[in-house]
Amino acid sequence: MKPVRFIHTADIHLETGFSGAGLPSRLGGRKREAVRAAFRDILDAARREKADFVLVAGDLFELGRVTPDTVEFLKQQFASLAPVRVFVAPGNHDPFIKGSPYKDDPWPGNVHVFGKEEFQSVELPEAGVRVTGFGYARPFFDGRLFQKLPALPDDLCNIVVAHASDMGRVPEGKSAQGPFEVGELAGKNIRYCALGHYHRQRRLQVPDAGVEAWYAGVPEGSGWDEEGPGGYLFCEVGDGGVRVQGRVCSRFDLHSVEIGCDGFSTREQVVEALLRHRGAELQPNHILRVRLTGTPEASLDLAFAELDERLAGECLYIRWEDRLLPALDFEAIAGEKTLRGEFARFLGECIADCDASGGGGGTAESPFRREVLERARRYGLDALSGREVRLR
Ligand SMILES: [Mn+2]
Repeated sequence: MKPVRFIHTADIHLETGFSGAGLPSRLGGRKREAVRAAFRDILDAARREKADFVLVAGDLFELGRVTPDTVEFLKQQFASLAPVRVFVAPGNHDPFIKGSPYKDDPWPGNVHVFGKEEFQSVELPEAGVRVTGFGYARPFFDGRLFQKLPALPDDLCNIVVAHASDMGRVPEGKSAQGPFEVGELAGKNIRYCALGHYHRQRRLQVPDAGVEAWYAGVPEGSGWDEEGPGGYLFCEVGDGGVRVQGRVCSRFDLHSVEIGCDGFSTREQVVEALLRHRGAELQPNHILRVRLTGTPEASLDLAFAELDERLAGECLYIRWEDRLLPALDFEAIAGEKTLRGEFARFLGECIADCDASGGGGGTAESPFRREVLERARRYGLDALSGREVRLR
C-alpha cells in the first residue's frame, strides 16, 4: 500500500487560563499566544510535509473560554489546509453540545467533527484509510465505547481517534473520561489509535502487536504537571509498519528546580546555585519553579524582588517556593520569660502532642497537622520577633 502520513495532536486547550499554575496574568497572555503559535506550527508541518490528514483527539479549545476570534482562527487555519482533511474527536473541554461552535457554526468542508457518543467511520478510499472516532456530547462522559467497538473491516487501513482514559494508568488528579482497557484495542484491525486527554506524550502497551496507540501530549505545557517540552506526533503507516515521530513545538516550557540552601548566608549563593542550571532548566524561554530547601544561616535574606532583578533575562519567570527550615533555636526561645517564649512553649507542646498521637496509631491528618503547627510556630515567631512574615 501507499504509505499513509498524518499528524496526531490533542489537548491543545486554546484560550486556557494559566492562573492555576500560579503564573502572573502577563504570562498567561504570552502562553495563550504560544499555544496558538504551536497549533499553527502543527498545521504548517501538515502542509509542508503533505500529510494526508490531521487528527485532533479532543480538547482543541475550552468551551467556557473560547472567543469568536479563536473560532474564526480555527476556521481560517483549517480552511487553508484544504484539501488535507481534519478529523476532530471532541473531548470533555470541547464537547459537542448546544452552544458549542462545533455544533452552531459552519466549518470548512475539509473538517469532520465526530459529534456522536458512538463510534462512526469516515472512509478515504483514495488514501486507503478509514477514520473511526466518537465525540463527547456532554462535559463528562464515562461511556465505555471501546468495549462495544466491533472488529473493523480490514479492507482499509483503520485509524481510530478518541478522547479517552487508559484505565490501567490514570494520572494523579485526572478524571477518568471515556474509560477503556488497552485490551479493548486488540484484535479489531486497528493500525493506529490516536488518543487525547492525558497530557503526557506516551505509547500504550497494547496486547496486539499490530496496534500502535499513543497519547500525543500537549503542544504547550500549561501547569507544573506538564513540565518540559510539548509537541505532537507525525505518523506514517506503510507496509513496513507504523513509524511514529515525536516533535516539539512548545515555546515557553515549565521546569522545576530544587536548591538546597544548607549553610547559605547570602542570596548570592542562591543565585550561584541556580546559575548552575543554565542551559538545562534555566533558559531565557523557560518558566521556573524554584523550591528552596535546607537550613541556611540566619543572615540569608530571601529578597525575592532583588533575586528576580539579579536573574532577569536568565528565564521568563521564576515562581519561588520558600521551604527553608528556620535556623531558630526553639528550645532557647521557649526558655525566655517573654510573650515570644510563651508562644514557642505552647506551639512546641502542640507539636509534641501531635508526634505522640501520630507515632501511636494517630490519624491520617497527623502529618498535615504537624506541618500546620510548624508553620504557625515559624510565622508567629517571625511576627513576634519583628521580622517580615513571608508566606511559604
Ligand atoms: Mn480532556
